[in-house]
Amino acid sequence: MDTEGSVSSSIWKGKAKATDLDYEDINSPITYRHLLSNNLGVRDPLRVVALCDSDAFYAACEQVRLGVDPSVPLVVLQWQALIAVNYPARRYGISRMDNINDAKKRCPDLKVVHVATYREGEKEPGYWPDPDTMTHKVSLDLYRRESAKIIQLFKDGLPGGEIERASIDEAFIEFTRPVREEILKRYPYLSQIPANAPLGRDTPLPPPPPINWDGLGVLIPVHPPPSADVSKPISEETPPGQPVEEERTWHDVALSIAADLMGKIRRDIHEKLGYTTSAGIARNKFLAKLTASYKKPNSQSILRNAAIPNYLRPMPFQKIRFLGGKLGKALAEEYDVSTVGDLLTITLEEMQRKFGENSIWVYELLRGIDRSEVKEKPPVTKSMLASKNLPQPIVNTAQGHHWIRVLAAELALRLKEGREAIPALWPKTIVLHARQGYEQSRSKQAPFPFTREPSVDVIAAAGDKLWKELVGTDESRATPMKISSVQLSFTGIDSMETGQRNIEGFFKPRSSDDRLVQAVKRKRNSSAGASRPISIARTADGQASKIESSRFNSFMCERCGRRVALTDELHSLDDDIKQEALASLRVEHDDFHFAQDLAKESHSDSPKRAIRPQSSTSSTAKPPPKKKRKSQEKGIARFFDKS
Ligand code: DCP
Ligand code: CA
Repeated sequence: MDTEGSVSSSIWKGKAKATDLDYEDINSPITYRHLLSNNLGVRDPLRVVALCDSDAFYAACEQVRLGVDPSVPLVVLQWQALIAVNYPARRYGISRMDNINDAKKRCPDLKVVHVATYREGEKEPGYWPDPDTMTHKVSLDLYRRESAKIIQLFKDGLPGGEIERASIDEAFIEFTRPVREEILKRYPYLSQIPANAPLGRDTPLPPPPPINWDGLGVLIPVHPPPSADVSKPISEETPPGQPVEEERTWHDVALSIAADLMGKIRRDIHEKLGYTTSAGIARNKFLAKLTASYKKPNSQSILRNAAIPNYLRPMPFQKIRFLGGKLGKALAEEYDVSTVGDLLTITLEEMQRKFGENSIWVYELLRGIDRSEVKEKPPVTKSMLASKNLPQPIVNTAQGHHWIRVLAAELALRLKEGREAIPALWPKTIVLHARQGYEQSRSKQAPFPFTREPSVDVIAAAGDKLWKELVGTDESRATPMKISSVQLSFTGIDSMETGQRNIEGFFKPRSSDDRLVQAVKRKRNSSAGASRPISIARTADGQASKIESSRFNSFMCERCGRRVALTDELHSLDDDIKQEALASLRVEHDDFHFAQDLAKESHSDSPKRAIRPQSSTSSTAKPPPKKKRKSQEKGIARFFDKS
């Protein structure tokens, strides 16, 4: 689109010039109704979200593990590639793009740490002197563990707060609720609507008090100097006592309270774990993410609503993650433009005509609007995967067994760690994928028997069995073996459901189950042939006739209409014990529905509006959900990979 005529024809279908009206959404007055409602969700004008990202994360983990001084330049290596570079090393001009030899030339004192690897025969990954991609497999377990500790400190610092892991070292934090509570605590007069309020609940709040921003972070300027690079801070820190431009709003008060809380959590992470972090605090996830990279490392930046237009306008839109790929390129070509401000000239109708109905998502993002929620992910990961792309293919069964053992060791450790958090974790299926040469990967799966100790041996044995079925043995094969990648995974990971709880299993009984277990044991000792496992419950699919009539033997679930009953073996127990058992069952059954709801929500592709962007791994908002109706596929979805 480089002829003047076609450019102007597309732009003039829009409007001539972007105006401040484009940002209307961010300037709505805040009323008593807003402040006193608890359920405005993502449309709350007092909404505050933060994104907290750990600085040079893998490098920091290794530095803390080794007790190296944080001022020492340090890089983390994976085979020959740099995967993390700490900030002292970045001062030598070293980046992830460099190769290790160049990096060492730039900084001869560079501390180089290779990521831990699994080696056959070892139960745990280690830092071996000779890690070799031919024989070893990378382990990210240390980083996962440290990441979980950081998330725990977020939770401790914000009880009841919503925290969404966005990647191994990033999390979104929804501050809206704790901030609202703090506003009402600090300014109790706001909890009463004045009798003379002209619009009642819809009366705007009185002018906010002065805000002391000192020590709360870097404020992104409302009016950056014209020549300044808006994406970078003008000064290292906002000078104390600096007059803050523009009229302050209650949203600014909300931001300052969130900044105070965030600062405390970040200091806690630093003191307890040794990691520095960088945070962005703004009105939604998209802006929080952009704001977090304003100043790094060990800093937090704050984007006031008033600062949004001048922050976004000069930004090259292709730098925004989901406008960085095919869609950004198409937009740039269609309109021959490069900045967010340029794209503001395109009307919604024009954009939707060219890019499909769902491009309202882009239209809003460009105006700093993002209504995606901060959503805590369900704690249970449904699958665990260990994989290896082989620099040299596996050509015989012995090599196959070698790699299966290495992968099994990784799965064993991950499952063990998972069980530390959720003792009832149980993978129902084990799957082996293998690719022969350039053929498509093929797989075989089998139920994974429940075991108290899923050791490397147990997992490797299951893997070897699958290998035999999938790949065959040296003798049985018609063509030479040439396996170029192999993956071993657990799927269907769950905590055991009601009805599968095995009292003799490895579960630590809940306190309410204790007496039940004892009672069952007593009963067992006195009855013949009672060595088979006893489960607490069975679900009777509403067939009430099969259920004994005792009122303590079952209950009806109002949600699913199913009758959940104690197993027959427990019917002869004392009523008070059964009552406790039933109470315990009820809790479990509720948990089951709760987990199902979560699963449904996390798989639900029915956003409340056209496309719901959600922030994710390395930047801003999430692309449209993958599953799309045909008509949508023709629209904006065609700009995203379906993989
Ligand atoms: N990572 C990786 N390969 C990449 C990018 C990242 O292995 N191509 C790993 C190493 C990083 C970690 O993920 O330490 C987090 O990635 P970030 O992009 O957040 O980068 P850093 O945390 O290292 O640096 P920054 O301080 O810029 O966030
Ligand atoms: Ca990081």
